Parts: sequence; C-alpha cells; structure tokens
Amino acid sequence: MKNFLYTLFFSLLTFPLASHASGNLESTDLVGVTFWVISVALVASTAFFFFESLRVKGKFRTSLVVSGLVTLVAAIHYFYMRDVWVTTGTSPTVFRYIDWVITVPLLMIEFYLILAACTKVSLGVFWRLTVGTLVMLIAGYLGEAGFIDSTIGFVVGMAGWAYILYEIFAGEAASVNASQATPAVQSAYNSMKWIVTIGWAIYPLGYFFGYLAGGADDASLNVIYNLADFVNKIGYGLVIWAAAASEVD
Ligand SMILES: *C/C=C(C)/C=C/C=C(C)/C=C/C1=C(C)CCCC1(C)C
Repeated sequence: MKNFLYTLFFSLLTFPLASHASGNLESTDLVGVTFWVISVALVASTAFFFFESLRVKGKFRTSLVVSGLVTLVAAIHYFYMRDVWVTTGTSPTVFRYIDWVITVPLLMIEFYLILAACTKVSLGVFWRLTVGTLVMLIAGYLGEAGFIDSTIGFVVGMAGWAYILYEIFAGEAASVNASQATPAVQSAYNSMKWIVTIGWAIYPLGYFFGYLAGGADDASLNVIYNLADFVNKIGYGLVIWAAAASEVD
C-alpha cells in the first residue's frame, strides 16, 4: 500500500514539472525569479507533505494530504503564471483567481480537519468556512474582471472574509478549539488564525490599490503576492505539519 502511495504521489509531482515555460527567464527579471523560486518551493513542499502524511498519526493524514494538494495545485499555476509574466510582462490575474478558487477553500477546511482529528465537529463548521470563502473569492473575481462594479465586489468580498474570521475567532470552530483540541492542535489553530488575518490581508490590499485607489504597479504587486503565497500556502502547511509531527508516537 505504501509503495503504491509513493508511486502515486511521485506521479502527481510530474504535473507541475511537465508544464514547462516557453519563454526564457532573464537574470535581471526579479519578478520572474520570484515566480521561479516559489514554483520550485511549492513542488518541494508537495513532496514533503505527501511523504510526511505517511509518517504522522492516521488522524492527521488527511490534513497533510490536503496541504500537499494546495501546494501541488499552486505549483501548476505558478509554472503557468511565470510563463505569462516572462512572455507578456503582465499580471496573470485570471490564473491567480483560478488557483485561489481551488486552494483557498482547501486551506480553510484545514481548520475543520485538524479539529476533527481531535473530536467530533459539526458539519456546519465545514460549510460555513467553505461558503464564506467562496463568497469572498467569487465577489472579488466578478469585481476584478468587470462583471460587477469593483467597489461592490470589494465590499461583498470583505464581508465573506469577515464571516470566516468570525467563525475562526469567535464562532463554533473557536469554541471547539478552546474546549476540545489537543495542545498541539490549539497551537496550530492559533497560528493558522493569524495567517488568515494578517497573511491574507495582502490580497484585499492588492485589490484595493489595484482597482480602487488608482492602480498599482504590476511588478510590485506580483512580488508581494508571490511572497504572500509562500507564507500562506507553504508556511501554513508547515504549521499543520509541526502539530501532526509532534504527536507521532
Ligand atoms: C494561496 C492564496 C490565498 C491564501 C489567497 C487568498 C485570497 C484572499 C484572502 C482574497 C481576498 C479578497 C477580499 C477579502 C476582498 C476583495 C477581493 C479578494 C478576493 C482579493
């Protein structure tokens, strides 16, 4: 069984590698270099999370596989986004949103998964986190792509984010964490909560400066998003891994 899983994981890793770039990266293109470095870090993290999922206690396996799926999906998008950047010098916004629609709900349900590894958690937690996330992203996309007014997209998107923050700071998820989670899970939960508050704030700020406050420069915006993704996808996964690994027996 383990050999089968190793083979499966390894074959999944070839997807990002197969999506090769058609343009050459100039050594002076710093934004392109950040795309490159993050792509490779995402592939390496995917291997790490998948293989570690076979070592941690069974109840944490799903969480680590989900962390690996987040970095795998993001790696594939990063290879394409680097291509868009290198060949056109413009922001690969559509790819970012496609990536977010898949990875952000997965990141959010990690709260549910780590709590469910400790105790019985109602499915309401899962659905509220998923729906809040989708409202945030879909409103943002519609505003950014011009289907709805960009201010309305921003306001509705912010409301979706506020709803998720409420759930993890003061809602049912927060009370289950405080009363029933193990110390390791509580500490992961708290770090994740702050990543979702501070690390995620980069994206609405980017939207605000890009669409509502007169436009932002594409190069700076992409470097900031790339660094933010490093923390919010890889760092976030490592926080969960640290909790899971500390409970290995
Ligand atoms: C790995 C990628 C992540 C964690 C992306 C997160 C994206 C957001 C938290 C986006 C939030 C937005 C708002 C809160 C309002 C305006 C529209 C968005 C979609 C930029």
